[in-house]
Amino acid sequence: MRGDLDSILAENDVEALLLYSDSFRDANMYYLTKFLAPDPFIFLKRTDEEPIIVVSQMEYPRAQKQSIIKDVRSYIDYNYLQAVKSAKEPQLGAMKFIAKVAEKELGAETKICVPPNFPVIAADVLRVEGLTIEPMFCVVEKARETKDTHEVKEIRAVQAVNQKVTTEAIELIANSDIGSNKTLHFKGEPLTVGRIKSFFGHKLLENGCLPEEDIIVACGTKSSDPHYSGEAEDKLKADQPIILDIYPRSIQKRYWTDMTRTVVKGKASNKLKKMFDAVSEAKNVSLDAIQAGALGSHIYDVCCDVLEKAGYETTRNGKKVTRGMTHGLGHGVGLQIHESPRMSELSMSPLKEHNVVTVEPGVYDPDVGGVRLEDIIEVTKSGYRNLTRMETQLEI
Ligand SMILES: [Mn+2]
Repeated sequence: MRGDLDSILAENDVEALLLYSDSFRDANMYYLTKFLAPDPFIFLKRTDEEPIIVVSQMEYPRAQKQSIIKDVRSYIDYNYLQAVKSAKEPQLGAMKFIAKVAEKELGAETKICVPPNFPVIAADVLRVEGLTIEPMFCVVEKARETKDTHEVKEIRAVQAVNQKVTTEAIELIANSDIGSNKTLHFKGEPLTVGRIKSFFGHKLLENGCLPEEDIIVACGTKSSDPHYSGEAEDKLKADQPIILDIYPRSIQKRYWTDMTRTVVKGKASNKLKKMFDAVSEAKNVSLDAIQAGALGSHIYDVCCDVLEKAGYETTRNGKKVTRGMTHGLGHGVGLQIHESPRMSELSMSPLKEHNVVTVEPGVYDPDVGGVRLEDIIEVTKSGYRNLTRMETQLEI
């Protein structure tokens, strides 16, 4: 949580934190400031002191109103024009300006932590100007791993929209007609992936959300590639698996959610039913193993045990497989769609209370297609709270 930042900085043996980024793309900047701006601005904070943001004069009044930062300053306060004009080129001047502000507020001797996406050219300029810059992984990201009640509420809200719209999309598929070649038709037109995606786009937007990074609508054998997102002209067909992996983002609140359902319009083959049952069981058993303190790698192991016992291969221990479960079990969700903590073989740190993570086992077979089921949950002291309230039903 935001309040953990000082102790995380202290653990990392640094005395200050410096960010220079825009807050539409940089989740860390939005998290720390709650100020949404399309152009980069400066955030700085000494350990155990209140943060400061420095924004352009145009953004200054809005930042004062909208940001959670109490100490908002303007570029003018640090003579921005002079800094830029005196440099060889304006972009270099902007970098020198960051150095000037950091030196004034933090001092040259201070060990200043910057995140991995801090511009390398800015780090070079700051070092030339005598500042001590230490790029580090997982500082703000670590604070973001545990969600406060407000954040969980926002994720729940996006997820509620997701469930509503996904339910409507599944109804649309269920109510379609089966035409020649088993192609699905709706109101006389072939039901294409493009049509389904357009349906999601409209409905999500009506509810203040966006499919910002596309969504996955994959049918038939193509769904055996877990990240095949579906081409607009792909046709949905009866008796084939259709994977709907839907990850919208709230436009204003900035939080994401993530849910996957696999459905068949018509009859599923026995092979596919068996895959579905194994994935369902893997999801349930994995969920039961989740609690604060459990290792992500352990939950992944539990999932692989179920699937391997049911006769499917997994990529556990670095095994190269062409069918079975070929990805990790889950990931954190918040201001980014994929964030910490993860649940895979590499996740050696324990889950914490108020982590929000997905649980998404899947089994893939290039001859049949794929089955993936994904819920989003909040980790609690003794278990989990499922933020997903939607059934999993194969045949529709
Ligand atoms: Mn996911």
